[in-house]
Amino acid sequence: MSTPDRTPTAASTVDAVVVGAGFAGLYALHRLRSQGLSVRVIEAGSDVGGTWYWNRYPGARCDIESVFYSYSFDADLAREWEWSERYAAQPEILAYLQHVADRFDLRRDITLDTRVVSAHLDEGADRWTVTTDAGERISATYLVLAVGLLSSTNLPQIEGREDFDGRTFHTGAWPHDPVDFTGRRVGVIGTGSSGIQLIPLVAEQAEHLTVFQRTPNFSLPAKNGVPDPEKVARLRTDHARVKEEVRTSSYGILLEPPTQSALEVPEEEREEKYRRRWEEGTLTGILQAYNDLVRNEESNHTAAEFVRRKIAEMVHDPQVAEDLMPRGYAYGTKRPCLDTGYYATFNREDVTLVNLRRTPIERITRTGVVVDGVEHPLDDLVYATGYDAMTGPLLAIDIRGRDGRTLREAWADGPHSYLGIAVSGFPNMFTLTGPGSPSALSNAVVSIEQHVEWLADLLAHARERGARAIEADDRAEKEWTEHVQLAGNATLYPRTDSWYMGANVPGKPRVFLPYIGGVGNYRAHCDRIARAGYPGLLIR
Ligand code: NA7
Repeated sequence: MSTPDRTPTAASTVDAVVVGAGFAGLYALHRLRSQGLSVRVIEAGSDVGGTWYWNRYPGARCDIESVFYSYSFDADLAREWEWSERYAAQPEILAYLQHVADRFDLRRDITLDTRVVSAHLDEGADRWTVTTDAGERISATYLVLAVGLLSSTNLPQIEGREDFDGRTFHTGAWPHDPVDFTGRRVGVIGTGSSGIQLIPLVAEQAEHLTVFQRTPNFSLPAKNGVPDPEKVARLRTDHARVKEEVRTSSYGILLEPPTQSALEVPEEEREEKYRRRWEEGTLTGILQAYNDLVRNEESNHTAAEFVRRKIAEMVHDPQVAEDLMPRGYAYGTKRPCLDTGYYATFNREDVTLVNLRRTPIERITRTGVVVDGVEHPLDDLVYATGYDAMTGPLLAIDIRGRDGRTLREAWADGPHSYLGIAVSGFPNMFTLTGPGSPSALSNAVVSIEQHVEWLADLLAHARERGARAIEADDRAEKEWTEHVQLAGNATLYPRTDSWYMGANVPGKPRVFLPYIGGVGNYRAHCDRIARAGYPGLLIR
């Protein structure tokens, strides 16, 4: 790997700088370049892939079916690529993104191993000066932030964290060389999607595994295997129609929208439906069994109870089962998980569950983790403690817009944006799958394609008119930001401490970050705005 040249240079000039070369950045490059724009992509990793470059922990895989967790913009690409599993593992998803980068000749415009440290608006010229940690300055008309939703790792402030003498890992920044846990006493802090995927595999290798669990999660068995041949065949023969169905759905996946309340049907019928959905092994299968599970506490309780009964069936020790049962928050309001053998892992003699709901971690020592006065001796400690989601990666860059105002200042009380993509005071800056768009509540690839295509059309529209700047109108931004909160407040989500609410990062404003209006409705709204000539945006 070559070391980037850190010597400061004169600013080079392009139409657009795209920050990040994951699913969003790669497609943005392809799309904007095909419209004749000069584009530079700056990527901190040593290869393309974004989330799928960094998250190399054992068990890392997508939990949306791979045939849909793929680009749909090119029917040939969709036909050519064959997923080996229903839910592909990280190496295969990374290989797919590498293939896309090569197939569309994207690499020549991507600078790897380089982090964007600042982006300052040159107000007079309506251009951005982007500075990298290699000392390069790039002058760009458009700043396209494709930094990902979950890319700023969250390390908890636990006393003594730095004292630990053993190996430490974060799931979101996993080493490239395989990590061998054979014969080692391993601790895992965190039981979100990452912890739940990793724990069964580490348990198989380690001499002993101790899981430190603060909030139990609802997890469903993934029932992974080969991709569903029917879906694959439909995608091949009827690509355009399947693509349309996915793009107009609620979550960006194929699923019949529910029409009934959970309380409208007899208990036996409801139970049978939950049972079928459990067997199907999809992320939103149970959540989408009835139309009021995310809105009505009583309805939600029926689904939550079903999953708790399943946990009781799978875990032999009643106390451990009880400790693994999520209580006190509604099913689905923390992102649900899909797992392979998670609950059964706690039946192993060599796995201990430490329930931090009873007593939190006291401190970390040189040799282990202390809870309730007892030290759990460890050789390795894995942080599966998540991310400063959605706003974290954007605020990690020193972004300064009009009057030198930083994005951090503008978003001090939470993110404000128009449609989750444009921000008042930050002309020509765009946040792909930004806060205020369906993003985290959808199949991210579908939302990424929608944002990239909408943005590409907007830029073409502005350029045809000779406009130099595109900026969210202050009032339109306020209305959209309020609408996002109102939509969230009509659900059970805001009552739960989750990363959707920014509640996992101390001091982060508590607002509902994604937009819950649904992928299809949001797309229709964005399309109406485009057809009407982009009201809500100042194009000058
Ligand atoms: P998550 O879902 O944010 O999970 C992080 C876990 O770490 C969660 O169980 C947290 O408990 C736990 N955590 C965080 N800080 C602490 C401290 N201080 N003590 C104990 N436990 C702690 O992150 P993931 O990486 O698993 O998943 C992120 C997303 O990636 C996922 O939703 C998918 O979209 C893919 P808490 O719940 O906060 O009590």
